[in-house]
Amino acid sequence: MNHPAAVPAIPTLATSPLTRTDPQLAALLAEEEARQRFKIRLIASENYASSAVREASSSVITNQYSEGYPGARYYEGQQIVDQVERLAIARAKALFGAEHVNVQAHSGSPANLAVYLAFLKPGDTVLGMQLAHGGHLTHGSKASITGKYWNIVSYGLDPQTKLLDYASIRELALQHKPRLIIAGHSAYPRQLDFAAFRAIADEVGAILMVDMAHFAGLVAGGAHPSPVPYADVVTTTTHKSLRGPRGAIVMCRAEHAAKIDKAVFPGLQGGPHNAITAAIAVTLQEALRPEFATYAGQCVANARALAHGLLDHGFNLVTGGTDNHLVLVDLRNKGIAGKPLAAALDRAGLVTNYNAVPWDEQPPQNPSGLRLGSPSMTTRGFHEAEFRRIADWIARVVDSGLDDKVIAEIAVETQALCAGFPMP
Ligand code: DSN
Repeated sequence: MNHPAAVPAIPTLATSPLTRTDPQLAALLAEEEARQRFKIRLIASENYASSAVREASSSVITNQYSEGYPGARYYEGQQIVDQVERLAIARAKALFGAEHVNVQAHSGSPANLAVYLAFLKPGDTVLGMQLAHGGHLTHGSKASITGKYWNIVSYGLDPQTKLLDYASIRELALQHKPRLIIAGHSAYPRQLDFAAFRAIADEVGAILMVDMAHFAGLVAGGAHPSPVPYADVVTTTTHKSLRGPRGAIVMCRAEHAAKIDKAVFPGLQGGPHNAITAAIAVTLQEALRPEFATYAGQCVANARALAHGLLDHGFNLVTGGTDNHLVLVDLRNKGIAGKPLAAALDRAGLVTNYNAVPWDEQPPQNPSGLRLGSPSMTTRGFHEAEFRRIADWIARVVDSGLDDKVIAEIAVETQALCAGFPMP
C-alpha cells in the first residue's frame, strides 16, 4: 500500500521478535496494519481495540489452562487467572447491571449455542429473526446447526415499513408456542422494543434471549436501551461496537446461572481463552469511563449523518434511516449490485460489505444491498462532517459507473483523510 507522502510508514513491527523469527508473517501483519490505518473501515461489526486491550489479549496468561470457573478449576496454578476472570465478571455486572455473567464463550456463535443447550432439547421450537431480513445465522438459519437441530420459526419485517411488526411476531408465538424467543440482529438499523418481546415471551411461557452483539457498545454507553432488565439471557460479542477483543459474554438472571455456566463449560467448550478474558476485563473498564458514552452517542450521530448524506444523493435506505450504528442501503434504484460496488469502494479506500436487503431477488453471494457501520471510524475520531464526506464519495463512485479514474482519485482523498485520524 502506498502511504501519503506526509505520513511516515509505521515501524511497529520493525524490530519485534516476530520480525526476527518469521519475517514473512511479520510483513503480512505490517501490511494489515497499514490497511487498517489508511482505509476508511465501515464494516458495521468491526472496530479498533485499544492498545491496552491488544496488550492484554497477547499477554502471558495465554500460556495456561483453566477449565472450570473461578474457585472451582481442574488445574492448579489458577491464583491469578481466578482474579482476572472475577474482575471481568464484576466489571460486566457494573456496566450492564446483569445478575450473572459468564465471560468464557469463545465468540458469538458459541455464546448463542450455549443458550440453546441450556434451555432446549433437540427439536424444540425457537422463534428468531430470519437471516434474510437482518437476523444472525445462529438465530435459526438452515445453514447453521441451529436450523438443523431445532424447529425454527422465523419472523421478518413489515413489507411496507421494513420495521419489525410486533403484532405478527406475537401471532407466530401464539401459533407455534416457542420454548425460546430470540431478539437481536446483524443488519437492522433500528432499536428493538424489548418490552414488547418480553410481553410476547411471557404470554407463551418462552425464554427470551437478546443477542445484542451489534449494539452492545451503544447499550454500554447509554445510546441504546438496555435489554438486560427484560431478557432472561443476553449474549454479546465483545469486538463489535463494544470495542474489545474477539470474545463473548453471556449474561442472565441469577436463576439461570448454573444452566448457562454448565452449557458453556463443559457443554460446548474446554478451557477458556484466558488472555481474551483479561482483554475483556480491560474493555469493560474502558467502557465504564465517561468518554465511552461520548463515543457511543457519536456512533449514532455519525450513522445518522451518513444516512442523511446518502438520502440526499438519492439512495434508498432500509427503514428510511437509522437509530443505531448501521445503515443498510438498498441499491436497486441505482441499477448496481452490492458485490461489485463493495469491491469498487474497497479500491477507493472505503471498506464495506455487500448484504441482502429484505425481499431481495438476488442471491446472498451478490445481493442488492450494502451494509455500512460507524463504530470503527468513530473510534478514530470521525464526526458528522467526515461521515457526510463518506456519503459523497459513495455517490461519486456509483454515479461514475465504477469508473477506475474516479476510484483512484477518491483513494487518494480517503488515504489523506485517514492520515489525520490516528489509529489506536
Ligand atoms: N458476522 C457478524 C457481522 O458482520 O455482523 C455477525 O456475527
